[in-house]
Amino acid sequence: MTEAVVHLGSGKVRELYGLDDERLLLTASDRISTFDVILPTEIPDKGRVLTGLSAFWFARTGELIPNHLLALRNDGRSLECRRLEMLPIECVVRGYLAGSGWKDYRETGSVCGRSLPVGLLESDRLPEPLLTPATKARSGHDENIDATAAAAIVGAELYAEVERVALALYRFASAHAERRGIILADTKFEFGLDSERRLVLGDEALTPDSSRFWPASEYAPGGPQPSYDKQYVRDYCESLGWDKAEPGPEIPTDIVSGTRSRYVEAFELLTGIAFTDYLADPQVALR
Ligand code: Q0Z
Repeated sequence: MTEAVVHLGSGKVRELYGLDDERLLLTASDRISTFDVILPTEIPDKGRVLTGLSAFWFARTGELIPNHLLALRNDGRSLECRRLEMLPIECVVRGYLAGSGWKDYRETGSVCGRSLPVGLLESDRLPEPLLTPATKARSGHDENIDATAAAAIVGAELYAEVERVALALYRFASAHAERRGIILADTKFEFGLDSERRLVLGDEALTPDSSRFWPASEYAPGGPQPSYDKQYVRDYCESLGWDKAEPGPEIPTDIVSGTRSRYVEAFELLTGIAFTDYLADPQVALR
């Protein structure tokens, strides 16, 4: 029997395939993007780190919400998933003031229509985590929207459930990460509905590509924080005076290996699993 695998789409660093009517295959490559440009140099095993982390979090949050994961493949970089009807909103939870949240706060004193205390600094911890929804822009950047707009898109009842679940997921994961020396500044969830219209967590979850991970030991509000994973690549690109237009620069081997080490370190800190064990047998390592 041969499976007819159909390529459905490409993200910046991931591929999506159809396996059958009910199942998809999500494959994470070793490509890396910085300043929104995919670089010509790959980071070995980056896709495996991200896939392993997603699978880890799916396994540990199944009590909070069902998820789309059916099977982790032996290649360590591919997830077989249930097909969902994805909600047309991005669900970003922010525990700290960074990125577009910081930009909105500086300009308006609020984030996604939620007013915040005066005088917060860039990267400050928020009084409480906030769900800051955004539209999925087909091209270009997602646009932050307020809760009223998000509820109008998906329905008020469903949005209330999304908010409750997204905050519960963030609180669970950020507490886990903090005990291991990593600040989960913010993270993006994507939800869908299954065939019985139940809410299900989809896509990738709580990876360095969908989240801001900061080393807690270096946390210093009042400016941007170093990124756990991509900082060497960013610093190298900045040192070149590159204009951030395509094509991006080749990355030298020492920066590649340092970056790979950071991804592996994040995996090992967060999961408590030796990455070599994951490479040897991904399913067994995550049990
Ligand atoms: C995820 C994406 C990627 C390109 C669609 N369980 C699901 N059911 C239906 N649709 C999706 C999922 Cl995960 C779905 N994306 C994002 C991923 C390449 C786009 F690897 N798009």
